Amino acid sequence: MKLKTLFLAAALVAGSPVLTAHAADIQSRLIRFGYGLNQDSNQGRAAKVFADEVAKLSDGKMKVRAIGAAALGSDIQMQQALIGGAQEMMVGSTATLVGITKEMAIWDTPFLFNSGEEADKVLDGPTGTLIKDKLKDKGLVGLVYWENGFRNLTNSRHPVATADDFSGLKLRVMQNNVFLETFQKLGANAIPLPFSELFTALETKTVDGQENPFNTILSSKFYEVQKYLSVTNHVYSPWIVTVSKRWWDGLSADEQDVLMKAAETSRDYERKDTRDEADKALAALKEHGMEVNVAGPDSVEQMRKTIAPVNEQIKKEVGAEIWQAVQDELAEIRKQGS
Ligand code: TK8
Repeated sequence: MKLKTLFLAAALVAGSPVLTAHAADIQSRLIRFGYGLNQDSNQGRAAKVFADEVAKLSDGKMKVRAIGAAALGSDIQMQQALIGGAQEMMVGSTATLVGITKEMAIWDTPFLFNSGEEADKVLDGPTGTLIKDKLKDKGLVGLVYWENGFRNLTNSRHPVATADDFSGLKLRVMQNNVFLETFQKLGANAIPLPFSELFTALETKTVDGQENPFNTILSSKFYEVQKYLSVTNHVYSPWIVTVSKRWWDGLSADEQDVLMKAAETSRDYERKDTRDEADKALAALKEHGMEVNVAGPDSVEQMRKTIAPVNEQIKKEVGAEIWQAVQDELAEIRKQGS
């Protein structure tokens, strides 16, 4: 017997009035969920998990159409579409949101996190939530952070083993000042470009190189146009799942609940999948013929020193309070972990 039937039977036996089960306030909805990477990527797989979960929780009434490969536009174009209400949802880099919510720049701090687990704790903790909630003033609702991952450098010219090797390399960077200045400090010729234009820019040698996690280098097939991969892990990048606030405000509480729950399920899936796949991606890149070198502790230290002044700029941008809050949370996490 189904629970509902049991409940009805019990109510009848007890002679109490039959209560109508709470019917969730869910309408038919079509949700366009845009993302930048190929469908066959960690981003694409997690978008599918999100779509399936929304369908399940809404009895098939809410339909997510996940659209990858930047077919709906670059991260920045999609953000504008969400703000204007022309698109419902997306996932993309927090780095491309800095122009909208400047506090997002904290996540671009070089060498901020030592592990994905540290990042999870800070992103899902009080300061991560505070920053995510600031998007509301700008027409976006941030649901959850996903893992993009630790970024590594690729280029078509030569192995990058020390900070000196950046000199003169034309490197595509994400469209924000922290990334621009970080790579300028290292001596590269940094060129901000949307991700959606990156493959072509590498192929035509408009730029020599770029930096992204192993998973993305593989799923975007950068190995076809890049010979050298230097393992630098210079920064951890989050992705963030966002909703058009205009559209969100018209949803019922039940519908909002469906999206939030499904987003959390997708986040847990995505982080695990991304971590499970990272080592395999590195092995696959070697098989595709990429020459891999690992920046040793000395050159990482040298890089760290060279780009240290960028931290001052980030502190100014996000405010001393947020900067310190993240440092304190990290100190606490590290104390508990040791
Ligand atoms: C995908 C981007 C990508 C990011 C970048 O749209 O731009 O390099 O790492 O993941 O958000």
